[in-house]
Amino acid sequence: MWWQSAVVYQIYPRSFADSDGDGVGDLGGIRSRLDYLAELGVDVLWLSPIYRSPQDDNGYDISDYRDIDPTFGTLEQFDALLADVHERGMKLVMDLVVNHTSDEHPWFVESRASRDNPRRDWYWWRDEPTNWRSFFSGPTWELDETTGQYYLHLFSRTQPDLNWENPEVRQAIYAMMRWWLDRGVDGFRMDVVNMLSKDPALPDAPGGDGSPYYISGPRIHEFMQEMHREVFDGRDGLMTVGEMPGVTLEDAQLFTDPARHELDMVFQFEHVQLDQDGSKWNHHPLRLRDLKRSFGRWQAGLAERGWNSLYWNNHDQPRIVSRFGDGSPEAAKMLGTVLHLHRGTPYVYQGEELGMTNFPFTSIDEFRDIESLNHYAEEGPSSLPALRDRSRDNARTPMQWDASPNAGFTTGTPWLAVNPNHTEINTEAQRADPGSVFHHYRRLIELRHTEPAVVHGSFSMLLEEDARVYAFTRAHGGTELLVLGNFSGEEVPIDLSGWEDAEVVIGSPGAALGPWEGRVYRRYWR
Ligand code: TEU
Repeated sequence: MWWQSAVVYQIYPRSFADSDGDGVGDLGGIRSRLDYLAELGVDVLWLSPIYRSPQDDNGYDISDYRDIDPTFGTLEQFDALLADVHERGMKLVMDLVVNHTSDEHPWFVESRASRDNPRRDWYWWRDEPTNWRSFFSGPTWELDETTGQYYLHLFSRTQPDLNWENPEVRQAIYAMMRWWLDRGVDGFRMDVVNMLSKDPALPDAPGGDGSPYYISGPRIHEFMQEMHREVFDGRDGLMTVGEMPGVTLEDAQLFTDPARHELDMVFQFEHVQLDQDGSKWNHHPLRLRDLKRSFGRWQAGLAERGWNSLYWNNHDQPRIVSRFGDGSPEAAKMLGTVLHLHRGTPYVYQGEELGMTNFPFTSIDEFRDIESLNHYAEEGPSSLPALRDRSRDNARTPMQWDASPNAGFTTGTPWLAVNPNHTEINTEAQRADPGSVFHHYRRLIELRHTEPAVVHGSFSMLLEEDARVYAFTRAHGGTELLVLGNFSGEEVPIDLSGWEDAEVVIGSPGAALGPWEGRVYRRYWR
């Protein structure tokens, strides 16, 4: 499948590039930076939501699925962008957010109008709420005064959940997806798509964690197969990836098994929760063995059936170089090397290819993310240190194009402050520096495009108990790669027996790995 040798680049439109000086990124800004993305060598662009939205959750609250939010541009500008993307041989996938809509979507406006409205059953209404807690703090049920009933919202109260038990809802969504595919988009990243099927009994849950009743619910595979039949059958060259908090390896094998006609790949969350104690706000330093066990399990589990997505960063996670590394360019390169040489499709989140870091937040006034602000409202000032390290806003600071005052992101006032380290970390400086993180990512992407072992090679973990070095091999058709990554700030001697004559394809030769150093060797079996 084409997407097995592809590299996907995620764009967070609010923070990528602003073309009209209003301080918020837009489609014109993305279009003006396509040559940069082409130089990086990525194959697919995933745009986080650009649909009409009140922007309560930065677009993951959609009020019109068939229109572009004026903040970002127009449908005409979208068509022009799509044409330019295709002209450069790249593809574009949209973000599909259909577990919930905005409470300003006409469907919900009608649904809440009266208990006998034809769209009442398009959402979940109950006389009594359950004790489930929302992902954004507080209860998952909101009382609607007009009709005296509660509606379900797993995320914010302005994001009511759609009732996928209702076939009218499903058909309306499928029609909307076909409309975008007919417009030329190349697939979808599907938001919390493993939450579409809920247990209709909606029972109370121990400790308020309702996830056992909506994570990979009773009809989820039926819905995924129906969607495939109704939307994707008979169409070629598309890619689908399902974001799936809480998905198990066993379920991922079912979702991504080509014979089942559901999805091409899923985003699982195991590795981005290894340094968490219960909630994302309580965290500890990563234990490398835990990471190797997790990645090793998913590599083995999807080796024969299904396919892995590979990611360190996205718009919901703090910057990995600050989280699993020491924030340095070396650590950024090593983390890229280790991830991109695994078996699966890599995703690069905007700025990751520069080694962009977390932001030095000092006050709650600097945050914009609804999840963070709700958490602060619930927990108070004592939560600020955790917010500084874990807030999603760390990923959402504007893209750093150059060293000028607003990093070349906007001529206006950025909606979220630019990281002060943009004077050091920016595309202009790195494109001119062959040793930069940018050119390192360009080489990793090139290697995936030119070395079949990177795409198809079998995976074998090494040094499973080593607390500092991540090591594995890939083998395919007489070619073998050895991949090494030093997850510590110390020099680590390595045993290279059998690889003495091997070629170093990424990094530089040496009997030891320097602090945070990554390296890839290649040898051929004749
Ligand atoms: O995220 C779902 C999800 O799992 C996140 O809420 C995650 O738990 C949290 O961000 C970790 O801090 C998707 C989108 O990626 C996210 O941006 C949206 O806010 C959310 O769904 C609701 O649409």
